[in-house]
Amino acid sequence: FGASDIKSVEAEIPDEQKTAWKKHTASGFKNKEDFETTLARSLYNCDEGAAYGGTALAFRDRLIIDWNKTQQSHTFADQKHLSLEFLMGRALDNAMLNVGLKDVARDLGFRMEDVIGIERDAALGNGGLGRLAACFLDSLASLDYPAWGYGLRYRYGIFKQEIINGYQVEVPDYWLDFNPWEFPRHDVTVDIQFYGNVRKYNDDNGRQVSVWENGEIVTANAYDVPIPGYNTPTTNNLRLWSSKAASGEFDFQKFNSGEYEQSVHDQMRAETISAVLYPNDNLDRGKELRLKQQYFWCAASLHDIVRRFKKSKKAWKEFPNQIAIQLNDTHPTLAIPELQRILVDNEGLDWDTAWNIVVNTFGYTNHTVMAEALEKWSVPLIQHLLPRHLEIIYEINLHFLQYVERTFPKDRDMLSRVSIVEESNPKMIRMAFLAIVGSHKVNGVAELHSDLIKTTIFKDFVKIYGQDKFTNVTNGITPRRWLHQANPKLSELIASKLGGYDFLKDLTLLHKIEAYADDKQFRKAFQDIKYANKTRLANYIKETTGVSVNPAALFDIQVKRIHEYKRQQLNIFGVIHRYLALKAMSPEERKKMQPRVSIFGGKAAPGYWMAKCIIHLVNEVGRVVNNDPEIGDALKVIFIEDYNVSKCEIIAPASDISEHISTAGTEASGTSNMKFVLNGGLIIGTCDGANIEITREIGEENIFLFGNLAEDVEDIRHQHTYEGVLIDDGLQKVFDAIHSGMFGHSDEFSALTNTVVNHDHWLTSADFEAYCKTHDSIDEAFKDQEAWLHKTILAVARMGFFTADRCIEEYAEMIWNVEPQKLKQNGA
Ligand code: 4GP
Repeated sequence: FGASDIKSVEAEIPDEQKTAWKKHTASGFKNKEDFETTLARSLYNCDEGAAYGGTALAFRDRLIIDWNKTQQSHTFADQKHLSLEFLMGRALDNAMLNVGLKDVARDLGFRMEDVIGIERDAALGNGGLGRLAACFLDSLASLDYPAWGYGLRYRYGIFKQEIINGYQVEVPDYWLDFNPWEFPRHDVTVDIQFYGNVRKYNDDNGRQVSVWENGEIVTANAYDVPIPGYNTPTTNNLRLWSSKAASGEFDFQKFNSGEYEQSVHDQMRAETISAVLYPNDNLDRGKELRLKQQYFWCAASLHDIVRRFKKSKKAWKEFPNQIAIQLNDTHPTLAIPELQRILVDNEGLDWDTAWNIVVNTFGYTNHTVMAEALEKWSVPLIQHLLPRHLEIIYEINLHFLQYVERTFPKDRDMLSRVSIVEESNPKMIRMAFLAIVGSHKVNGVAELHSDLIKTTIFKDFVKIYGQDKFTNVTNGITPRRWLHQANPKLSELIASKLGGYDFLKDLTLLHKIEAYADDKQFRKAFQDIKYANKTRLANYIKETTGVSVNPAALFDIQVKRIHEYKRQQLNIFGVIHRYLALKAMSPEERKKMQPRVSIFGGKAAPGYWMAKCIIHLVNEVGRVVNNDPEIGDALKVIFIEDYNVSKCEIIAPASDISEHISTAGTEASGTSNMKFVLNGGLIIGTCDGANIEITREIGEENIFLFGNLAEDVEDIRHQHTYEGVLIDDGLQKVFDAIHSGMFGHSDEFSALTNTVVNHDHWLTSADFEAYCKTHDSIDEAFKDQEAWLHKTILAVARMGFFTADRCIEEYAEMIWNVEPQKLKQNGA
């Protein structure tokens, strides 16, 4: 193009676009040139990718100012959240809503959804635990708490799931291609040591000193991500660590002498540490690299926290008053011996003074009671990787066991039961026990779960420390993302009745819409919004799977990680049961049935064979049912590929019913249950996790509960062991259909059916009849649309308790002892 060509293109810029640039000079880019230099492309050559890039950079720049002000004002008072997972999803939409300027890109002539849709999810987590950490960051900033998140900057987040011939295939998620939301802090680096040995000597005062030396050093580089609060200038920080070889790029000497491969070896070895997120949810695999990740991130974070504290020149005893560190599960437990090491070995404090500081600093959140998820690390592995930490852990255990012995002199068994060191071969360190001993508070994430940890896995610790050390903080979700962002029309409808959006910061205000549960116009508007959201999902399903689903059908959704305890197998067996029933009906009878769309989504851990079988079965059932001309719209079965946070934003507003059907006593809380109800969908669920409190809040007439209770599960399992499993008649028909090859080669699913027949550990058979009957009553209830709307509106109105803001306030008061710090408008 010559200059004259550009001029002629310029003449063609639509007027609205010109006006948009003018209107937003103060909010986004200063001018067109600003846009062009930032993106190195002409405005007239601006596709959706460039529009995303431009908009993201503009908002990012706006955040930086508030971010800097926040960080200046919050230098010393700090609440720290250590989490190996932050499942953030997309940032742009959230940033725009929080800053209150969502119209900018729309005015530039793009469909907002398309621009937003370009962004890759920051998928640095597996499921509930990581998403909870992300919701908490949003609430901390929105409520003006001075808080930082510390995590790992994985080069590859959770894998992308592709479904090929009905099977899950894992594809790497390289999400860092273009990530405008992170800021490398080249000046913030920490050298982290591994391996080596411990040397002891006596100092001039005769005190034994331990020096950890001769190790291998890896450097941690900080990358910061701004976390904007909603409707406040407070912009907190998420610091993610990336690993690099300490020696720099690579060894030039080796390179020059021809050892090309060796020269980059160290670099690659170091970078491996933060390369990939372990794709396990509710499962611990005990891999050495995972332990390296854990120490790398804990050590870098603590070094950072201690460095900032030391700048305050306060006495060490002030440390727990200034800083509260919350451990998101046991993954960061090494932070406990690490802080003790820093205080004793580096800062010269005596053991007891240091330990007192450590215990008062940490709080530990437990997210699961399942044995396979409770972390243990082998003593030889820790000895090899972190020799000084192993000594410290042994000493912590010694002091602890001496205390237990003094308190319970007659209970010898107690010592082996509660010891941090399990006397197995090899010996193992029980990380949950170390986390309890090293924290001043331990909490579960829903009432039932918090009770269960006190009466089962941590029972002895309640005897030792008393009830007060153990508490509950029922999980919550951020209404900014999960209502306002995911369901803008519903948010707008609510705002129109409540006179504004204050409910986004005080969700209990939702109770005022109860008054409209019988209001015809409100009901109609509410119903239309649900229908529009279902249509949006139906379109997405059509685009991605090719299957047409009718938005007027009942949308029945189960999206979450695939896990036997979450019982997607119960769901798909129920779907087959329905299919067989429909097949047995006359066309007239079939017409009278409530049409359904059964929607599944979720990833299986790559090594979790049974979970992969479940995915395969869902897809095979879908293939058969969706192509069965007799069935038509009466039933469709959909598997949504690569379920993630941004897909959940489309899915959650579109449910009529969602499934939260874990075996009672296994799902610690669940948080998608909250998302679905808040978006005007009802629940079919077991008496498990937060379902119980949801029932308490919204009323038992507005939820479909079924199944055996947690207190009976163990007895039923015992019965299975001694008397065999009684297979429900309906379930037997389902198994017969599977074995007949109706859904492809039956061998493919024999593991799935055999496990029910042989043990039924997850009570699939025991709960099957109740499950199917409950679905029948859902069909009935759905026919009366007015009554259904009444229920859903009441349920939404009563969800105020489940905001993550309430969680943060409970943590702040009961565990961290911190207050919000509002920024003054001038940033002072
Ligand atoms: C999850 C729990 O399974 C889920 O019930 C809970 O809502 C979530 O934590 C947040 O507390 N646990 C995990 C895990 O993801 O890996 O243990």
